Amino acid sequence: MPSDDVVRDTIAAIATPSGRAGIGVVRLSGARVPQIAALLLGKLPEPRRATYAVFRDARGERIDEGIALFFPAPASYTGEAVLELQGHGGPVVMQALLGACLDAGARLAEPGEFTRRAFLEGKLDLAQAEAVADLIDAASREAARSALRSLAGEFSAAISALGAELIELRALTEAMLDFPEEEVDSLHREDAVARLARVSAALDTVIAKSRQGSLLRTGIHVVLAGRPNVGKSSLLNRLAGEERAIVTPVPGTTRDALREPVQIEGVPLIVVDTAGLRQSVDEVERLGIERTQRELRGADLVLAIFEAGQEATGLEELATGAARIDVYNKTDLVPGFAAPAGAVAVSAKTGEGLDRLRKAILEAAGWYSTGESVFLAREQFFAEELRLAQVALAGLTGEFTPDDLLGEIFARFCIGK
Ligand SMILES: Nc1nc2c(ncn2[C@@H]2O[C@H](COP(=O)(O)OP(=O)(O)OP(=O)(O)O)[C@@H](O)[C@H]2O)c(=O)[nH]1
Ligand SMILES: [Mg+2]
Repeated sequence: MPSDDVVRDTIAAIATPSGRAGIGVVRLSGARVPQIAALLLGKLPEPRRATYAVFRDARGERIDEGIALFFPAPASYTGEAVLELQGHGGPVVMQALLGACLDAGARLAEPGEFTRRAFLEGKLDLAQAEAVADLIDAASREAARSALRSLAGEFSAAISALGAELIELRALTEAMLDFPEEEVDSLHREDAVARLARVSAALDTVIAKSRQGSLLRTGIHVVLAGRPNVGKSSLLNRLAGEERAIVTPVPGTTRDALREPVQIEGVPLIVVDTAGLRQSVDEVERLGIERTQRELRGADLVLAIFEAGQEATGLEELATGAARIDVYNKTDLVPGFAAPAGAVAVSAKTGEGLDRLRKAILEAAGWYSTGESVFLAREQFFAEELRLAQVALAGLTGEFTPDDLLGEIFARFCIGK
């Protein structure tokens, strides 16, 4: 959307977290920034130079002193004139400074509004704007790295490359349709087929990478389930690298579900230890087992834990739709134990087999480390693809014309996020 169509309010917000800190930042964006700066600072700081200033309210009373940074349009985060006021990071000072900005004619920014303006001004595309939020929310280094790659435009570039391929393919195909008598020879047809296969493969890659990105953002729910005393809590402690859950030789030790954040190769997991599954007359234990069932229903992956050398029964019918790995624990007690195909043998006591288990968890969760970039794209993109597919189908019946399509897309951007 062209920016000169709209005269936007000038917005202001405290950009740093609430609470006490060495420094707090109030950020402003919009056309009135120069006037507001004149009121608050008595001057407009030189562009892009850290400028010491006294911050004053409308009556000229000192609020704080600190550093002011002025970024004239369009070379700023939002593309508009931006002013950043770095003061002392206390809640009273920050509120007073924000209040002075509002008194001087700014309005309180809505959540994400600075980034939305950056998007509207063409500073970021939609994928990049979302990457900003993902970077801030990143729960692991790997997630942050992926968000940063999307922010740098890698995801957008991959999508544009696909778009360019499709345009060429369309041109080729329409040439064949329009000039059949030119005898666009079979060479061209084969070329078109090869191109389509290439586009399709590239699209699969983008989708696979985006799926991994989605795992990075939400974390994978891994539930440990098994009969009492098989070593579920011991395994949780091993995976967490800390003594989080109580471990005793008494069957029925764990009564409640215990969730621990764990990272494997930078991938965030929520590992859930549960009460051992058995028929119990004990009221507390029964309630615990009910919780286990609930956790199983919400799992992405279930580790069904058995004891090496013991009969592997009791977990045939876990109430879960999640992927499952059978794990045989306490291999240290059964020298030479070999797990059945597809299962993993471990010893929570010695740590034996834990690396294999970690790898199996990542694989079962759909994560494979390619060493390539992962895209932190949102499910929304898949929703958008589905919507476009629907529009394409509707186009066949004349419900949608290309003009409607443009209108649709345009409207979507105006509503914005
Ligand atoms: N030798 C050996 N003992 C283990 C191993 N893992 C766990 N244990 C022991 O088995 C007993 C039960 O371990 P827990 O981790 O409490 O088992 P749990 O499955 O959480 O048991 P509940 O909470 O009662 O369902 C404890 O005495 C542990 O020390 C292992 O790999 N080898
Ligand atoms: Mg336990």
